[in-house]
Formats: sequence, C-alpha cells, structure tokens
Amino acid sequence: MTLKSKALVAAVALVSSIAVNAQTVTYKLRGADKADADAVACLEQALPIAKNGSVEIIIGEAGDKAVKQYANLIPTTAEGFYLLTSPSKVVIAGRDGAGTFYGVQQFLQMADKQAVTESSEAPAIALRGVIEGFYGNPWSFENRMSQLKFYGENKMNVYVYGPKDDPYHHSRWYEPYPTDKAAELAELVKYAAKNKVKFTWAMHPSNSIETDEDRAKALKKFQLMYDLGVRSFAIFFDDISAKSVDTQVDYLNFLDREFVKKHSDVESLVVCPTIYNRAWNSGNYLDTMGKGLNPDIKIMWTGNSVCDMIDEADCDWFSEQTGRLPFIWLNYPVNDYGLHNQLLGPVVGNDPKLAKKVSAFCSNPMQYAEASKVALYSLADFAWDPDNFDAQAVWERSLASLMPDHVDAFRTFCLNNVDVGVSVHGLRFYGETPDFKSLNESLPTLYSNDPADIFKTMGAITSYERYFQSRVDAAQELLDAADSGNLLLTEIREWISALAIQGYQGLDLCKMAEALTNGNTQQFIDAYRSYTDWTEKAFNNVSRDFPGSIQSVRVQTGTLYVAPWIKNTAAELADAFKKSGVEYPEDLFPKQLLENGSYYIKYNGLILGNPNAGGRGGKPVFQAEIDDINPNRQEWVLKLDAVTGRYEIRNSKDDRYINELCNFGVNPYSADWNTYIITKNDEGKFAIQNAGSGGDAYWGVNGDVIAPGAPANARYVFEFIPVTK
Ligand code: LTM
Repeated sequence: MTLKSKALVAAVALVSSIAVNAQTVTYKLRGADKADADAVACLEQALPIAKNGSVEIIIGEAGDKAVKQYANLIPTTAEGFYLLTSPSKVVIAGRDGAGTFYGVQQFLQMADKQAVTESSEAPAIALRGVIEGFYGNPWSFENRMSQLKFYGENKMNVYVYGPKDDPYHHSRWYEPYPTDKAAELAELVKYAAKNKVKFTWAMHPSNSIETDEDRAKALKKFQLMYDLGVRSFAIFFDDISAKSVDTQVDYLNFLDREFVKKHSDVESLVVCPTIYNRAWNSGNYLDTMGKGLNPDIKIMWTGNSVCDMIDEADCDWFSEQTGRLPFIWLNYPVNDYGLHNQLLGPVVGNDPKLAKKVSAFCSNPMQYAEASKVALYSLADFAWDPDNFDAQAVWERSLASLMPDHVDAFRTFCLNNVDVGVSVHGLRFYGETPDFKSLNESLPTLYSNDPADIFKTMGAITSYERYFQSRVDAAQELLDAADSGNLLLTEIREWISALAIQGYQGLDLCKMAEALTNGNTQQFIDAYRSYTDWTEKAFNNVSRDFPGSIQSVRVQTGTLYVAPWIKNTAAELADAFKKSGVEYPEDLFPKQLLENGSYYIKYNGLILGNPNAGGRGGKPVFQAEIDDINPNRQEWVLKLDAVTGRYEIRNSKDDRYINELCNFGVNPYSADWNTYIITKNDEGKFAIQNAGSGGDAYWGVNGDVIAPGAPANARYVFEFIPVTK
C-alpha cells in the first residue's frame, strides 16, 4: 500500500479532526521563494501560514538549497517527490515543479497531517489523464475548470480536448472559435498549466487533408490555437472511412514539419488513427503509419476493440505493428453508446503490466463530467502506481473523497450503476448490486403458492422489503443533497430518482406477494396499481434537461439484476393472481395480444410441427396432417417475456425455442436474441418479427419451413389458434 492509500484510508474517519487541526496548527514555509509557485500557492490557500508557525514545511525541487539534505531521497523519475511528515516538520521535495506540486497534493489530502510518515513516489506512466473525446453534450467551461483542478489533485497530467460535438474541433474544424469560446479556451490552457496538466487541443479534419488549401487551413487553425496558449496538438481520424493511409501519414508529417518543429515550445504531435483498435485491423494501415510517421508522433489505441480494458499483450501487439508504444485511449467510463446508464463502479480489468508498454494512458469519460470523477479517481491511481492498485479499495476512497457526507448512500447508488447492459461494444461489468445478487441467490422467489412454503414466503417478503426500503432511503438522502446544491448529484439526479422508483416498485411487489399469501384481493389490486404507476414514472424518467443539453434518454439503473428481477417478479405475481380465480377489475392488467399459453401456429391451412422432437437444431416444418400420436409436437407455448416485452416461442413436446434464424436454437436461450414481436392485422392474421440482437426480419415461409426475411406483402400470413383441451 502506498503512503497515499494508507493516509487516505484514514481520511474518511478523520475528516472532522482536520477542521480541529487546521485551527490549532499553524505552518511556516522554508524554500517557498524558489519552489514551484503553484505548489506553494496551494499550500498557502489550504493552510494557516504564519511567520512563526509551529510546523515547518521545507519545500523545493532537486537542486534547491532548502531541500539539499534530502537530495538522495528524491526519486530520479520526472514528477516524483519525497514527502516526510511529522508533528514538527514536513519536507516536500520534488524532482521538478510537478513533483513538488504532487507532493503538496498528497500532503494536503492526508487526514492526519502530523502523522509520522516518509515516502518517495514517482509515476509509473509518464503521461496520464483524460481525453474529452466522446459524442454528445461537450463539457461546459465550469466542468472543465473543475476537471483540471481534479487532475492536479490526483496527479494526472494530460487533458486532450476533442469533444466530437464541438464544431470547431470537428465539423467546422477550420473556423476560428468565437471570441467568447476562444477566451474560455485561453483560460483553460492557463489553468491547466497551474495544475501541471498538458492541455492538448485536438482537431478532427476527417478527409479534408490532401489539398494545399486544406493544409494551409490546418496550419492557420493550429496557429490560432497556439496564440491562445496551446502548446500540444493532436489530430483525430477516428470514425471516418479514410481515403488513404498514405495521405494521412503525409498530412501528419507535414503538420509536424511545418508547425510542430517550427515552434520549439510545442510538444510532439499525437494522432488517433482510423484503425484504432485491433478488431478493425486490416491491410497495411498500422504498418504504414508506424513506418511512415515521423518517429516522435504518438499513435492512440483503444485496445482489442473499441471499448476494452487493456492488457500487456494488447500493447505488445500494437508495438509490433507500429514500432512504437501505444498512447492508450481507454474507452471507459465513456457511455455515449449507452447513455441510459452511468458507469460508476470499481474500475477492474486493466493490467498493471501495461505501465511499461505505453506512451500514455488516458481515459475517455462520460459527458457527465462530475460523475466521471468516480472512475477517473481510480484511473489516476492506476496510472500512477498500477502495481499497488486495488480496484475495490480505491473505489471506496473515491466515494469518501467525492461524497464525504453521504458515503453509504452514494455507495448504494453507484453499485446500481455499473453496467451499460447489452450494447454494440459488448463491454460488461458484472459487479453490479452484489447485495441484491446474493439476496436473490438465497431467496430466488418472492412468492410461492404452495401453502407449505408460507414461512419461506413471509421471510422472503421481509428480506426484500428491507432491501428495497434501503434503496428508497439512500435515494432520498441523495436527492436531498442534490436539492442542497451538490453538483455531482444534480448532474445525475434522474438516476437517483430511478433508484427511488425501483425501490418503490420493489416495495409494491412485496405488498402484492403478501396479499397473495393472505388472500387479500384488494391489497393486491392497490399494490399492483401503485406498481404500474411507478413503472410509468420510470418510463418517463428522462435524463438531464439543462442548458446546453443535446441528448436526453430514458434512464436505466440496476440493469443487470434488479430491473429484470422486478419485471419478472411482477409478471409472475400477476400470473399467480389471475390464476387464483378471484374477481378483479377488467382494466387492471394491460391487454396482451396473445395470452400466455399453448397455440397451434397455422399457415395456409398447414400446421407447424416439430418432426425431430428431442433432436438438435433443425427446423419446424409445416404439415398438412394433424399429429394424433404426439399432438404436442404441433403445440407451441407462447410466453410474454417480462423484460423485453416480446414473446418467446417454444415447442411443447421438447421445450426447444425457435431462434432468430427460424431454427430450433442450440445455444442457451437468450431473451435478447430469441423473442419476437407479434402483431395482428385487420383480417386477424399475425406477423412474427425478430427483435433486439436478433435483428428485425419478419418470419416468412419457404416451401414447408419458416424462414426469416419475408417481404412486406407476405408478413401477415400466420394464425395462432389456442389449444383447448
Ligand atoms: O474511440 C474512439 C477513438 N473514437 C470514438 C469515441 O469518440 C467514442 O466516445 C467511443 C465510445 O463510443 N467510440 C469511438 O469510436
């Protein structure tokens, strides 16, 4: 455990004692005149400094007289520092200005500043930080200022500015920023420097890179940005179909030659290539980049796929292709491809061994700047000291640091917002709601209609009630804090509401189960109506709607376990209630096009059957004859899947399901792939359509079998006839 870890573990408990310390202890500075001015300013802002302060802080960089006697203890790596703390003396000695600045940050974050500690630290990865590179609502000026301060505090030294929806970065890259935006950028560049962050401005010229005119415009824009203070540049070629890698290489070398190398104070150029992950690799693109680009141009890389955690082998593969170390563009916690979910869980999956194999390690975050800090806190820690990175412990510290007054409620909230669910990129995190998962594993059903299970049922109801009440309580505490102005919570307020709504839904389910157990029809009806009201509120819960917002989505939470459990349990309880034979109002349950049950599926007088029942794979076949010997080979069980709202179709003889190719599925059944939208036309004929990951093809008929891909005029051709026995 690093000193930082040890010191910060204690931080939560000792927050109040800081206030006491701050009043009683005063500090005096030695070496401040020579030491990094930003580091000194941070100390002066945070601590009571007096000429005759009781604790002396000796501060400076290697070579400064003040810290001369500690010279051998200062790490030789850039940005490293030596930190000694005690009740009477503190020493902060940096390898360079950034090192001193980081030493100060570390000291200021110690809960007990008078503890006796000594450490020498240096970053494992030279360039660590953030790429504002997502699609969607770009961060505001205030967001960015707050981020830069956060990076300084957490020892991240890179910020790449490249939001896809800033027109002056992308669609109108060649235009100058309007005066007010230019002034803001100039201020950001200055503030970045104060926080020891390299501000890299990225331009996305797509394929406008070939002509003399394109290139003159690029030089002009770079110069405008230089005049605003920018000293580091990147070119993004992601998400386009590149005309030619040779042209890209020529363009980048041109900018390097004609701009970067002509300004002695400009950093090496960075490029995001068009093939920026291994899954897309084809032809000689990477090889051409590697061989053709001037040697100091850095190439960005997202790993094995677009959204992926990174390991050593990914980096080695990249280096073999390009002859250089990857500048990692980690697509986490970005959620622009799954905006309905927040990514606030522990950051697992990156391999510490990558540290020696990268030129930089930067994260593409969410458009929710404040909420992104949960992941960024962990990623900063990883990039500084990957060998000692403990995902769970660092995540706990991030909660304490970001939400000191509401740690438990915030933990509950974050644990419900860990996974984006099924998405184009397939990045999944299974650590969501571990408390619910274990509750659900020990008590899989909320209700059983077997009287022998009464005590089990009552026990389950009590446990689930307690669980859902705790969600409601956590959400309420956070909503109150949002009302009192907490920025992070305000930003993602709708997800907190979603947590509360799910809590209330869960409590209603408990009331429904209790009503079924006690035979209390009215209680069931009331609870069910309340449940459907909450479900409607959940559906209408749309994400942020404040100035500048360009995307709103229906928010989702508890996606992996809680939400599906709620839907399934509601459907099961409703089913049990319907079957109990009691009378209930006709409008209580929504009309289902086809009630769950067994059906014959007919086409043109033929009847769909399962001739190789019990076999593997194969297709259902339309038959002219009624199967009198094995009638259930021609019976199909339709069930509305509570989570997708679509039908699954299984044969009643062998329970095999029909998949998206109209075959009997051989892979494990998946509601996302293997459920169907069924619709009816005015003539009473039905159409059956794939959905979700299975695509959107309609069932058709080819000879005597069903086949996907029916044209528009041949879709409503099926009949569903209930099996009555
Ligand atoms: O990842 C890269 C290099 N480019 C884009 C990003 O702008 C976007 O944020 C992520 C995640 O959707 N995917 C991309 O392809």
